[in-house]
Amino acid sequence: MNLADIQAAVGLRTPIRHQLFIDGRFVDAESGETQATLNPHDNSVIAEVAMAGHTDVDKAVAAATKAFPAWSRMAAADRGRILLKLADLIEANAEELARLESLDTGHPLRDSRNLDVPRTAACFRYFGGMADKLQGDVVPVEVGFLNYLLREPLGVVGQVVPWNFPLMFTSWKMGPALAAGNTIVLKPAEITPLSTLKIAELMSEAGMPDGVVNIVPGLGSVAGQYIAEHPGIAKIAFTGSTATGRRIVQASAGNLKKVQLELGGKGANIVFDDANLLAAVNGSAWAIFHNQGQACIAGSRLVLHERIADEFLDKFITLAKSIKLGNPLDASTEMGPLTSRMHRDRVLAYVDVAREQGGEVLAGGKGPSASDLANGCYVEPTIVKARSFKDRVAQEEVFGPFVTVLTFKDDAEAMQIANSTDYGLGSGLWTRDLQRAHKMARDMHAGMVWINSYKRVNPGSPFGGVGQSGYGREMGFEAMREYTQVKSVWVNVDAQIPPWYPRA
Ligand code: TAP
Repeated sequence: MNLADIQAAVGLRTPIRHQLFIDGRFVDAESGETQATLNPHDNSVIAEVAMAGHTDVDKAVAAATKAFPAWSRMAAADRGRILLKLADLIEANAEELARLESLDTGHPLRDSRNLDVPRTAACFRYFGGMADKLQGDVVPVEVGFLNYLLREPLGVVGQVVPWNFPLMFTSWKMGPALAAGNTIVLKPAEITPLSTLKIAELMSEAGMPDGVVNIVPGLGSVAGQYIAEHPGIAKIAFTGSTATGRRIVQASAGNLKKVQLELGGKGANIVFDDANLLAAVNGSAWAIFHNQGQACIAGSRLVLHERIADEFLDKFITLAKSIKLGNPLDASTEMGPLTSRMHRDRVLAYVDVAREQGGEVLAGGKGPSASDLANGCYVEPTIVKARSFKDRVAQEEVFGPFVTVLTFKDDAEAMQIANSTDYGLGSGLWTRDLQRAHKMARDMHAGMVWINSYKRVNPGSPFGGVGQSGYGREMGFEAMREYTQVKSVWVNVDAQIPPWYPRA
């Protein structure tokens, strides 16, 4: 099928964008290189997407550098107005964006429609509103001096985004950076560039000046690495694996870029014996199976009090087995394919890892048998009981619909398990005991803790991790601060300073 036929088949009204977006225009890569982006439902080719090389990144950085003075000096409220308009346009094009996201990533349409698109609009709107709310400060210093602090944008920022929430992450990354007055060179993941390119189109429609936002799809090892190294880029913000995060830190050393990292996780989701069991069963299924488990904050370690473990697992396994797998573009589908074949294989390989260490597969552990899903990247909801919290499947990020079950005897053991990995991103706990809940939240090694819920996000609430999960925060005022630097200005109003060298 050609691109126009694919568009029509999935109900898209507007052209699928597949070129780089530099200085306000869609252009081919200088080298002419392209790479196919695939539909993970059946691995058919959706589009050949231009792949940026070094020259293209150089052009994007030059465009962003040229656009920076005017954008950063524009009245903050006017910058905000463009982001607010963008949020409106995202809502006006909601169905288009939802279908495109489902086609390229495998997110079920009900997720794209109800979560990805509204959250993207909400995040741009939040930062649009915040553009003129970030203020400087006045510091009470010595008599006779005025000392004020300016919060200034950094300049050109590089952003490297992964494939698990490509649409939503455009807003998490670009929203605060733009509101604060920076210009951007963003690389989407090579396997999921389409919704980001659509956002570029909507940005132009919203009135974004040329060069403020540049999108350079390309290989991580080429375009991504070059962005991290680039001397014209003041900061790099990255979401992805801890291994790549480390490479980015090394690559950024050349010009001592500011670095912000949102990396992997191994979320502990602890259910105590006094929890509301039904709420915990449902919340724990959402924690791991939403987005096929491809979330850094997924509740991938299900830590159960041994008194309720059997009853909980009965209900949890029944629920997991009832989840409807299918074509993401079917509105009744509850779980789609993983986003790539390579990643599906990586997730399934962990089933063997679990078995080798004595783990017991309680559900799933394989692709579905339905013939219409045979060519896709599907994995059944998988539940594995591990022997120890030290096992690999209890320590390493699997990043799929794969949950590792562990049990505990008392609060101390629950905490030991929760804090036993090098990661520290999101964690949750289910209990009716108020004191225990707050004590656990205080002592958990994590950037976010959910009590009697899991995986809540909001544009106002700081998002990020500790330890090997990275540093820096997205969302909220914290995110705006991450995209600014403070300048301290001293004014001698009427200070009486005795001369240091009185003879002069
Ligand atoms: P990564 O390699 O971390 O990919 C994430 C992004 O970084 C992609 O855009 C990638 O480009 C880019 N990238 C790769 N190498 C780079 C480099 N040297 N310099 C700059 N950018 C680079 O993740 P992956 O291989 O796709 O997935 C592997 C594992 O990472 C997953 O199984 C999961 O555990 C974890 N992961 C975590 C997250 C979150 S939200 N924390 C997201 C995705 C993956 P390409 O487009 O070429 O890949």
